[in-house]
Amino acid sequence: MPKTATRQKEETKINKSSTNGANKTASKINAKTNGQATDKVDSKLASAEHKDRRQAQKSSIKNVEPQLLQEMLYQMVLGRIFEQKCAEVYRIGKIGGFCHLYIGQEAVAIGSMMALREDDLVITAYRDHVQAMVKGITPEAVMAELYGRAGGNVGGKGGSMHMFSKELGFYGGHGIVGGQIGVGTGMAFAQKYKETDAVTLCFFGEAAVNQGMFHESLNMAQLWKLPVIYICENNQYGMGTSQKRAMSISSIAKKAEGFGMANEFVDGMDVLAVREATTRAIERARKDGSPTLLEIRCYRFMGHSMSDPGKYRTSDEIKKNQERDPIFLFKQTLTEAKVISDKDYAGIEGRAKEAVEKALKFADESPLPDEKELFTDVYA
Ligand SMILES: Cc1ncc(C[n+]2csc(CCOP(=O)(O)OP(=O)(O)O)c2C)c(N)n1
Ligand SMILES: [Mg+2]
Repeated sequence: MPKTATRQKEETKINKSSTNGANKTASKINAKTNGQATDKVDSKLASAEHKDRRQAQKSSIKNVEPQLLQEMLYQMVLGRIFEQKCAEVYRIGKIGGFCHLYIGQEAVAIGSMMALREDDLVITAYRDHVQAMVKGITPEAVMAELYGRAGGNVGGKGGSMHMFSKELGFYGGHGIVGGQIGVGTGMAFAQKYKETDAVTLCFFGEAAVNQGMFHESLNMAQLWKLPVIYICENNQYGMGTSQKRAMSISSIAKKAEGFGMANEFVDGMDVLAVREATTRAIERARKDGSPTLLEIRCYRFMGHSMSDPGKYRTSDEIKKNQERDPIFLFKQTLTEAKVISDKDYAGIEGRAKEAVEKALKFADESPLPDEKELFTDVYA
């Protein structure tokens, strides 16, 4: 089993040998963390990295419209408050069944998806509430779906794991680990076949990388030049199993090199680093269909699902990762750069809270699906 120190060394190597060329964000970061994101749970390294990230973010924000920066922050805060509410109402029985929260990982969805065009497509696994909302499904429709109500995104019949909207280009919401990697690859194939220049973002967790579907899909995507960006959200755990106990090598990005595919290791606590890496991947995909694998290192602050007793990691480990909270980091950067004031932030938070309250009211008032719905959308 590799030690954390070994893992860090390997990742340093990977960033250098990535086939995508220079990593602009990483090169701006000073030497304290060796210019690289670290995956060590070490408070000194984590706070040094946090400091470096703030410097990098300060330079990066100069290239982004202030309005967009504020919208990115709003979407992250909305996702966080929405999901904190989900946990609360789950505990009082308003939501039943599976419910996987995204708290801590917001920068991954927001950073990558806000680099997309409206006609681009997205597919993900079961941790899908935030991605669904960023793609345009309303908080009301997502919450009502969680409540199993008729006003839900798919009529209350899918629940937490199955948000879907063909019109908005959001293709789920999938419960079979890794299953969506094949579907996402097919979506990119369809775009190429139809000669559009739309790209597909295909999200999955690091545990899905051990599935055959990942390897078969990447091989095909590179061979056929499919405009797909594979986003591995490496939150370091597959249910209660740490990546270190389940994978023979620590670098996921490096696996792309076996297929000759462009790849990058990105700090998922930094929304702008995620946006920049995704933008580079999108440019490649639109230009000649070249796919990319992004390994975006993040951390989920909550359990795997609402029924996770969480005995496989220490509270100290969670706390250390929370010190690098992506929302806190981004808010701090925008405040220091005077893109937002404290009053602006209060406004952003207020708007998000209002949207979540509206969603809860809508879900509460929405009726249960009609009994005849038991026989609609049944394919077997
Ligand atoms: C094919 C398959 N095997 C096992 C499971 C059970 N399962 C559900 S979630 C999960 C862990 C997946 O972890 P990861 O891909 O890292 O995503 P994360 O939950 O961390 O977002 C497992 C093993 C499943 N749903 N599908
Ligand atoms: Mg995981």
